[in-house]
Amino acid sequence: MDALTINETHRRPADTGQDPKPRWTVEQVEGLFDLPFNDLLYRAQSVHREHFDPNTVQLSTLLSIKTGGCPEDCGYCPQAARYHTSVADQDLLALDAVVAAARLAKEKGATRFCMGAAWRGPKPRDLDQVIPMVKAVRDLGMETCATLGLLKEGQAEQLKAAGLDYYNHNIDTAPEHYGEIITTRTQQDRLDTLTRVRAAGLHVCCGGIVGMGESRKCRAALIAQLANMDPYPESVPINNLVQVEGTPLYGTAKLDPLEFVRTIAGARITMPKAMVRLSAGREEMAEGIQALCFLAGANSIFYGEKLLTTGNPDVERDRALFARLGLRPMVVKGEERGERGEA
Ligand code: SAM
Ligand code: DTB
Ligand code: SF4
Repeated sequence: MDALTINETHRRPADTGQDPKPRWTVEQVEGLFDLPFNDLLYRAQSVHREHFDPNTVQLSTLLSIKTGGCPEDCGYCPQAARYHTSVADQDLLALDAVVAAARLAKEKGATRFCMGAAWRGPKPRDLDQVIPMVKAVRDLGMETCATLGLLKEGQAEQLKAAGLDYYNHNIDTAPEHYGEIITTRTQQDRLDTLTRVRAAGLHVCCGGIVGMGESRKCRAALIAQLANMDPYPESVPINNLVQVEGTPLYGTAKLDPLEFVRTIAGARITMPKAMVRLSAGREEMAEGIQALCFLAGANSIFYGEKLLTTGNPDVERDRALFARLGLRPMVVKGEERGERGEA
């Protein structure tokens, strides 16, 4: 099928009686990836301009509030207890340390602060300690995001009540590839948490990782799965694998950077109103490739010299890149979903 006609021709069966949301098949997303690069980027940039100011980029800063010692076996992750990496374990940070980091991030220009914990999921007493952190960061006037792993019944509601704006929970890779990367949970476990997050009224931040040795079809399947969520996530982080010595995926053949750009373009075209985040992997990424990612519709980055445990370009380098590209940090305009920063 001609990928350019997908939205008009491929729809869900009309038997629901509801306004049908266009669905993307894996083949259709592959059709996008197969377009000549210039055609793909032109299309992605056109979609982007329909919904966003093309020269603004949202800035999120990450903080690892609990590091290492995780019981899961995610093959990409330096924080899994079973892999021997250079990451030093650290218990949950104290509230004042989290607030100090958030304040600094705000001073440097970040509008969203994302707290990450190396848990399979939070225990009730863990959540009791995270909740004051969420409240305090929100009181600074920042958007709040947390990524704490799988949530049990009621936990998403507790986070919502504390003032959490976004919950990050990635599906990470296509369903058929999932078992090769993670065996301690299924992708369905992740989807169940996403259902809880959505039902609690939290905004969903959900994306994945590429560069894990997957095929182009697999990347298309990841994008199609995200795009077919109903509704699709408000925020879509696309991570390029950061290879960490000691993890099973260390030494994987590097992804062609232009394939990464194509993945960003696919996310933009299939999820026109989402914030598409050029996420992990920027430290090693040439600035020309990052520029192509912005052209392909990425409009958010992680900002600050550290992701969770690995490096990220420092603030000065990003400011210089923004100046060279004429990009401006996105101002968070409203509290309502979908209003933030859209043109
Ligand atoms: N433990 C929680 C979980 O897995 O949801 C929260 C923290 S976990 C580190 C958050 C996300 O970081 C993962 O879902 C994965 O997408 C990303 N991530 C972890 N290690 C990575 C790596 N080496 N390169 C790129 N992304 C990575
Ligand atoms: C996301 O999609 N990427 C971020 C955030 N959400 C939590 C994490 C990237 C982690 C990269 C490896 C590390 O620094 O430990
Ligand atoms: Fe644990 Fe999250 Fe790392 Fe997986 S990605 S090992 S769940 S911290």
